[in-house]
Amino acid sequence: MLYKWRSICREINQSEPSMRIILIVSNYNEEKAIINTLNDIRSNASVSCDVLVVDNCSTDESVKLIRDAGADYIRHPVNTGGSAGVIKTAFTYAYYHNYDIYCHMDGDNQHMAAELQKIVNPLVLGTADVVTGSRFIAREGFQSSRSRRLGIYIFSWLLSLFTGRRYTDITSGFRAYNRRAIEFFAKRFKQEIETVTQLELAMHYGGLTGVEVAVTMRPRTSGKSEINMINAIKFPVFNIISLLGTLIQMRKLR
Ligand SMILES: Nc1nc2c(ncn2[C@@H]2O[C@H](COP(=O)(O)OP(=O)(O)O)[C@@H](O)[C@H]2O)c(=O)[nH]1
Ligand SMILES: [Mg+2]
Repeated sequence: MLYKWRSICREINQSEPSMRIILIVSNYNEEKAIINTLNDIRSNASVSCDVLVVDNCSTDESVKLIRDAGADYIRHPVNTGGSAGVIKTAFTYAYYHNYDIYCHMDGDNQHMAAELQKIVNPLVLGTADVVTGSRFIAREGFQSSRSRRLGIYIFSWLLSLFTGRRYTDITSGFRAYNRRAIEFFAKRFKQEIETVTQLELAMHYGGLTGVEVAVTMRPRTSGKSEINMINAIKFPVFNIISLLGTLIQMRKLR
């Protein structure tokens, strides 16, 4: 069931007042954080946007809380086995509902709604197709664990080898995509999205330009991060497989 909810946000993108922006919040078992995330969006969002929660078949009380808050949401009938499944739904939703920009935020309240303007601006100015909020540019706020930073460093280096671009925070979920990128992932990129490494590489071969901007992230104060002991082993393997898969598809994406 879809509930109507428009965030009461300040109109900032005056240069392009007709741009339709959707902010999609990814939720899986975030009963302790999702309301704080939605309240942050309601009070502090720095762009005018519609808001939709995509729930990845949570088993806790979070969906009830989202419904009680009056937020729009859609719910996967099954869990996709990871947060990447939400991104594919989000691209499809944004494409078929004719949004010009899709912003992505995690439902664990680590991203700041006040910083939405930072990730939207390069899209409004036309200087990039995809913007990633990076916590490792200004190096303020939550900086993640040492082992996670090592993983990010290794995969950033690998990606740079293929793309020639510099990455600092490839696992960041705080992102914004323009219509070109939305269309690419909703229509041209037929595969499931498994990892962000694959997403970045596909983007590159699809001719989309990406840029990182400095943001601040909060630490996770409840729930569990996707990067647990098992995923710390599984994700690098998945990253390599999806990277190779995307390299094989390279010509089709061009
Ligand atoms: N663990 C997990 N998180 C999911 C899933 N689907 C959506 N999510 C959401 O995706 C985001 C992942 O964030 P998190 O695990 O904290 O990643 P991190 O911030 O990069 O450590 C959160 O907002 C989750 O609620 C899923 O299947 N598993
Ligand atoms: Mg998180």
